[in-house]
Amino acid sequence: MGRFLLLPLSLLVLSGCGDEQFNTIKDREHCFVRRDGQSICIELFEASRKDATQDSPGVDDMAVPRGLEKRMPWIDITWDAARQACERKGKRLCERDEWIDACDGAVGEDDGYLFTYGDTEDASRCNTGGQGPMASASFETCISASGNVFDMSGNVWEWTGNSLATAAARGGGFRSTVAHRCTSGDLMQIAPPNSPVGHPEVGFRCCRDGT
Ligand SMILES: [Ca+2]
Ligand SMILES: [Ca+2]
Repeated sequence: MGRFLLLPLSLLVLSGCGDEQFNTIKDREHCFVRRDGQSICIELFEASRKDATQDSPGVDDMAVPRGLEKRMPWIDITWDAARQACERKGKRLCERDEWIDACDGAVGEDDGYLFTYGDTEDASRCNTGGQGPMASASFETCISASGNVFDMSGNVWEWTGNSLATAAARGGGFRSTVAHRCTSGDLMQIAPPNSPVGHPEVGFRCCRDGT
């Protein structure tokens, strides 16, 4: 009888660990060769808390972040907390060139579109004239040309850079009707990266080195 009870218990523990690993790996990515020849993978969706839903951003600040469609993005998070959140997942924030090239659809400083969807500003493509953040990939037309990465223009600004010297929010947010260019983070900043509090228009997205 004792042996019978042990078996389901151990299975429970195993499947608990396995689920976490599986879920983290399952978050979809776009992988490409960056400017220096190294491979990089960027998540297709803005990061969300593990307990986020389509209607709620969730409350669990310590769990591994997810990159899933139709989840409210994780906002009000400092640059450093976003960096640590990606590290809990075995990943990191995206660096400037990686993020911009994934957004503009072409590797190279002078290659790619102005906005993630093309060169002509179109307020209907992404959440750029809205009242607040929406669940990731709510705009099916807000996709990059290179790999169907969603919401790189608009919805929420995204923390990038893995050191304070390179930290910057990029891509504009739900109020960024004219500031949702892929390079908008070079032109303006909506919040200082060293602020001790997060900003309601800034989230993040995780990247990792490819293999
Ligand atoms: Ca580019
Ligand atoms: Ca965004």
